Amino acid sequence: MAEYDLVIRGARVATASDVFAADIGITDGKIEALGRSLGSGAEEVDATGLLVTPGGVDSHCHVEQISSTGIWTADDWFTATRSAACGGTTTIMPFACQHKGQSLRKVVQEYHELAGPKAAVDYAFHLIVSDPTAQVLGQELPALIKDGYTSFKIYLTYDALKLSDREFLDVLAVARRDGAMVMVHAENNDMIMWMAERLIAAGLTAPKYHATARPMLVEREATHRTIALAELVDVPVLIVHVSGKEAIEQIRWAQSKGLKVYGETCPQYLFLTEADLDKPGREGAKHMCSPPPRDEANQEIVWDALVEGIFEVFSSDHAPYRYDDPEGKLKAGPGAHFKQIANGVPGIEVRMPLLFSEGVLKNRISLSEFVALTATNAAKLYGLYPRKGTIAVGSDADLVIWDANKQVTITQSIMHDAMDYTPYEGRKVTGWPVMTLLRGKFVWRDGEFTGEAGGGMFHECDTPPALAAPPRLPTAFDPVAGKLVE
Ligand code: DUC
Ligand code: ZN
Ligand code: ZN
Repeated sequence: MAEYDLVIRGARVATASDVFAADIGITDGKIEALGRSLGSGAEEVDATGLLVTPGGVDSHCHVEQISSTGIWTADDWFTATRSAACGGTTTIMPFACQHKGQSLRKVVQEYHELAGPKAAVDYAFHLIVSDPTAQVLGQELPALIKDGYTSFKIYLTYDALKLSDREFLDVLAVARRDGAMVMVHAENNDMIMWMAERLIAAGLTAPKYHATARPMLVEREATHRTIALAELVDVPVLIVHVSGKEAIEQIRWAQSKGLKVYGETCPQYLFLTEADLDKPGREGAKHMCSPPPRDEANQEIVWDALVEGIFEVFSSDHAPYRYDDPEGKLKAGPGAHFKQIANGVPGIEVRMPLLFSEGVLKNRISLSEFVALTATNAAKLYGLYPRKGTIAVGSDADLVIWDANKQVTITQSIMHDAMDYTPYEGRKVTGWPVMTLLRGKFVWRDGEFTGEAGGGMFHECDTPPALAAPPRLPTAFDPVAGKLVE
């Protein structure tokens, strides 16, 4: 009788700390053994010459969510997770998004109803808190945190979602008291709206003016404010989708002071520029996201920050809105002005291959840094580690088997999402996942999606470990405990 359900033989295995040669023995969806010359498997895969990394954890993506311009993401839970699997991602962390007046608990239930029957990879949820009423702060959030929803995103822009600084402080206080990570969309809403109104009044409505309305200083100001508010409450925060130099400088400064401020960046800030928003007609809409991509010099600054370790996670911020579709980016009509166009780009399938090709193979980052940025750090940050994000005995057997030499030209026809374009059309990369395993089962193998709708599993998240940091209150008064500290 075979010793394991599956043995992957002779692989080069990379984790966030080491790269080593080993066989991987898998039983009941878990990694049972790592070693040389393991016993037999009911199934065996010869991975000689191939590389194995942990299944990706994409901790920022939007699935079956409506944009602030009233447009639904093109992907449902099946197409988004199929696309994730084919690009090496085995766990996604989308958002359960509360709109004003809604009960968060009910919103979470609704997202579960959508996800359960369709997800083909594993998932956990972040909450988007847009209406922090006394009921939400005092009852719903604490109860949801206990139930494994231990991270929330808050917005400082978008009229429908944004919180005031005071509301933001209230949410930060709950995060510290009950143990949750707060993710922040850091852009100054009034600056953006003021600029946008003036641009539109001047007839400057094309997609490229989206970037003019949101210069880097808009992001710098909100990043600085986020850091200060989190410092006052003494709680960790993560700044999502950091686009470039000025926000990076703020995060570097906070980290140098020892504050628990984390950063996330995304493929669009390494591989797109503001020039992409200036394509003929309304084509630039395909590249519109917030914050917008900046210039080429800035791409290098983001690379440098990745190398320096400023960023904890590299996420896709997959926010897929179709282009040539009456329900897509130009729903408001072919002459839609930039404020009417949904912000977001797809990227769930290309996130890992892009960083592997341009980061690892171009010697900007090591293989272990790649694993940390695409899987391990997100699992740690959001309380999924070591179930997810690593290759270790006892962990879920979520694995990506790479052909590090495979040359691929990215084009929409090879994607597995529901989009009608990729912003990375025509880009050539080296290295691509040839197999992806979710809890020991193949979900992507030799060019075929082999997973199934409903094959993904929901995971509750533990308390994020960053919340265990010793206190560093900036004043003698602890505003969360409501008392002076000795
Ligand atoms: N923020 C996101 O996180 N995703 C898409 C659009 C946005 O503004
Ligand atoms: Zn955002
Ligand atoms: Zn997003």
